[in-house]
Amino acid sequence: MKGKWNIDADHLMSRIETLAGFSDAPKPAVTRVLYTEQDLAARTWIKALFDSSGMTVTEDALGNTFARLEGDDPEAPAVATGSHIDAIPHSGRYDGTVGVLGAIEAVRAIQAAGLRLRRAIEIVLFTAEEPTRYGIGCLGSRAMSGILTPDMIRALRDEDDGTVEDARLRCGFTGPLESVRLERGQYHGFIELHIEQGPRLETTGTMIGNVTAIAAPATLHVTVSGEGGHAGAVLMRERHDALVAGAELAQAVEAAARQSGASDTVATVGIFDIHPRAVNSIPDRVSLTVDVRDIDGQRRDDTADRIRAAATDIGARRGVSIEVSTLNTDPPATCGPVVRDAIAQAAAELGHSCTDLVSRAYHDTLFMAEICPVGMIFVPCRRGVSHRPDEYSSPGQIKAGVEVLASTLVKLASQ
Ligand code: HGY
Ligand code: MN
Ligand code: MN
Repeated sequence: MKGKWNIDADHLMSRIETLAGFSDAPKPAVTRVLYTEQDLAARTWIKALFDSSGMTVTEDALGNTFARLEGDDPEAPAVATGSHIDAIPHSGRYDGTVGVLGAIEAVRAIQAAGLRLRRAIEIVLFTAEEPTRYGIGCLGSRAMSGILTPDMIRALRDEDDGTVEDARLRCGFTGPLESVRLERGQYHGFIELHIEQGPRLETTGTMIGNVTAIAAPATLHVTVSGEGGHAGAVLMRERHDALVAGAELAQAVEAAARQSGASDTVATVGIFDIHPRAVNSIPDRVSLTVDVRDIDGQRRDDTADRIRAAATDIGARRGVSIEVSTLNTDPPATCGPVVRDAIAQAAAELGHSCTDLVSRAYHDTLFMAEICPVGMIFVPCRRGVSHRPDEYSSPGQIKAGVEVLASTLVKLASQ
C-alpha cells in the first residue's frame, strides 16, 4: 500500500542541509569530529528537534543521546532506532544523518497518524560512530554493548594525546563511564536507516535494502622503524629506509586481501605518516593504520595474519623493525528475523522494491546486535559513493526509507 505515511521529504532534506552546515570543512564537504564545537552545535540543534517532537531526552556519560516517545506499556522494552551525526574529514552529508533525521520524521509521522503503540520508541544519537578522533569506530555503541570497557575508554588517546575523559567532561557529559553499558534485552529490537554506501541498490534499481549481515572491521596499527640518514650521503646498499619498507607492506596489505579468494574481504591503508618528512632525509619511521574487513570473521582474521607475516618478512629483508598492534577485531553481526521480517513486510505493504544485501560498511548496529535483535534499512546512494563530498541520496529514496522505517517501528512497537 503506497503512500501510507505523510512524510515531508522537502522538510527532511532541508534539515539534512542545515545539519551539513555544522562543519569544519568548506561546502560541499562535511567534517564533524567528536566533541568539537561543530559536533556540540549539531547535537544542540538535534536535541531541540527532539524536544519539539515532545520526546523526553537523556544523555549518557559519553554523550549518547536518547529521545523517547512513551508507549502504553511502560514495562515493555522499547523499540530503538537511530544512527550517528559525526562525519569523517572531507566527507558527505547523508552518512548517519539520514538515520537520525529520518527517525525524527518517522516518529513525527507516527504521532500525526494518532497511533497508540504498546512499546515506547527511542531514537538514539550515537556518540562517534566514526574512528576519526580516537582511532576506534562506534565508540558510543561499543561502550553500550560492553565490548569497550571503561578502562579501555580511559586508555584511548587522540593525536594530541588528549583523553576521552578530559574531552567528554569539558563537553558536559558527566557521570560514570560504567553507566553507559546497556543490559541485553534493554530493547525489543533496533533498526538503523542508512544510505547503502555501495552501488548494489542503484545498479539493480531497488529502492530498499534489507541488511542480512554487517561486515566487521579489524584495525591494525603498524610502526616501521629504520635508520634514516642523509639523502645524499647514505648509499643505496647501506639504507634501511622505513618508508620504502612501509610502502612494500601497503602493497602486501592489498595482496593479503586479494588472496582470500572472496570479494567480501577488503583491506585498506588509510593513514600513512612519515617521519621526519624532509626532502633530503631518509624516513626513519612511518606509521600506518590498516582496516581489514569481511563478513566472515575467520577469513578476516586469516587476512590479518597474512599481513603480520608479510611485516615479519619485510622487516627481516630490509633490516627495519616493524611492530604490528591490533586495536580492535570486531565480530560481524547477523540481522535476525525479528527485525528483518518487519522490514520486508513494511516494504511490501508500501510497494517499495526490496532486496537482501550485506553491509560492507560497519555501523552502530554492529554493536547493538550484542544487546537486542537488529536490522538495517538501506536506501540507494548515487554510484555507491560515500565518505566523499559528492555523496548523494535523492528525496524520493530517503522518503521511501523513512516510510519503511515508520512502518517497521509500528510493527515492532505493537508486538
Ligand atoms: O567505516 C565505516 O564503515 C563506517 O562508515 N564508519
Ligand atoms: Mn561513515
Ligand atoms: Mn555511517
